[in-house]
Amino acid sequence: MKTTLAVDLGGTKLAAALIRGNEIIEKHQVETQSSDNSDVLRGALRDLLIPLSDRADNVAVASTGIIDNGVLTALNPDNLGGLNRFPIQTVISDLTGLPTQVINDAQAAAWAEFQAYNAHYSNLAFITVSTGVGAGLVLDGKLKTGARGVAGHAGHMLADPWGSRCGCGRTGCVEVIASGTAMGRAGVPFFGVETTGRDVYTHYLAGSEDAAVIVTRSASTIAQLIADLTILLDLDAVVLGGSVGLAEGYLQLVKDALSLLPTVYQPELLPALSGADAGLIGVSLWAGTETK
Ligand code: BMX
Ligand code: ZN
Repeated sequence: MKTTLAVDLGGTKLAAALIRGNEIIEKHQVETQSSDNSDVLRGALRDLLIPLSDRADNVAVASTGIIDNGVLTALNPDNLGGLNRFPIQTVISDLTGLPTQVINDAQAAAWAEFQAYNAHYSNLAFITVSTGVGAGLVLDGKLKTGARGVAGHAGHMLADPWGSRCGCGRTGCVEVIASGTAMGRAGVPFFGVETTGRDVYTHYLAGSEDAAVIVTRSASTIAQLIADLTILLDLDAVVLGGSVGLAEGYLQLVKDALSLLPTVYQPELLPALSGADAGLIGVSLWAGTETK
């Protein structure tokens, strides 16, 4: 059986794993260094991938951003420290000497979750709430990547026309209200300038009412996004993942907000079974299918 070197490049972490089937044999992870200098990312990829590439037959990459023909273009460059364009496929195939395929991280995770739920839900959306808000769609049992790699970027659908400006250039996107980054920003007046989304969540779990307002606003915004996607696409299920999406109690908050809506807006709402490895596993499975 083929061994795939799977890579997950997110706004917060860069992970690499050797995967056979859907079993992770070995995994390494570092923090994504926020920089608009592409040499920084190139260096981090080299350090992480070179020690593993000898044992792999191919590379499969799940990356934040729009992936069009192997080139990463950030929809929201703020999530990558200002880095906007990066030829990720060529960089990695040159580094490793291996055939390399790349798709968006949330698209990859959607494919992982579709498989993890035994292909039971033919029409499924995966939503990750983490540095940004990403999403991937599986419709009629097929992963939708889009003609230009954009399909599924639901974090940039409208949540509030009078909201703040998003890093993508639009005003009032879901991501600018609901992401971990947005939660951290909203927490600054209460918890200090260095506040992160994780800090806000910790305060929420400790009983802070200010933090509860921020976390509930994020969860309600995600619930409305789920309702929009469901009414648009007639979804069977929505799977929630990401560091915020999988945080203690968050899924329940989204469920509570969704339960206030008419039933036609309420798909089955499920946790990501592959957890933080959804991107790695999903892209490895997807690469296997694509090259069969
Ligand atoms: C952003 C966008 C998406 C990504 C999502 C989640 C960029 C760089 N990324 O909406 O492509 O899927 O964030 O990304 O424009 P994560 O880093 O939070 O996993
Ligand atoms: Zn946006």
